[in-house]
Amino acid sequence: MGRRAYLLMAFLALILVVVIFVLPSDSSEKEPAALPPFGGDFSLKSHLGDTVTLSSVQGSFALVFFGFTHCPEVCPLGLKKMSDVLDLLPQTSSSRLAPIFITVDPLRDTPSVLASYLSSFSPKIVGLTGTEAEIADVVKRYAIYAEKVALHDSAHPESGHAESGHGNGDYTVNHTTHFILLDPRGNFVKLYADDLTAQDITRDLALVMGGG
Ligand SMILES: [Cu+2]
Repeated sequence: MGRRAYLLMAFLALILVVVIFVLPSDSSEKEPAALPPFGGDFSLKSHLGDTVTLSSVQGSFALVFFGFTHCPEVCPLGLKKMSDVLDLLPQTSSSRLAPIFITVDPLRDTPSVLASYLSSFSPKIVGLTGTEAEIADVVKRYAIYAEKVALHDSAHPESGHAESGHGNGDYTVNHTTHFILLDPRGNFVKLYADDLTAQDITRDLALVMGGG
């Protein structure tokens, strides 16, 4: 090996040492990147027409589910599950849990549409809607995925000859399916994924909410 090659190797080895040992200890001194704040208060219209803020349900844990009334499957199942949880929870816990359904489709989900939809589920569930801007803000702060997708005629061939639903402006909304649990101060506690049963969630809520 020539002298130049040897020097090159030594130089590369030195760089390797710097990269492995010096840089990590250097970067570990840096502040961790600040995450955007999760959640927070909101002011929306309930299905009964009154204004509801998260702080107005303060003193309660909140179980929050985002969806929309035209949802074919996910939302009916989610709201049925939420209703089951409210039935299964001991009274001491259920009285301290505010079940909230926030629409991701404020154009169609007016308070009265929400009211009639929610009449099929637990009467404890509070439906919330707002302006498009208000909902977009809450959706963003709660890290919810909600995307409007146009429905075309080809998507439902069975309605091809029917007088209804020609797909004019008809749309669905793809959205996240989990429940979000907030503590009495509005802080994020955890997510419940949609593969958990009402029994799973009830058991966990009873533990998290404790006896107090
Ligand atoms: Cu849905």
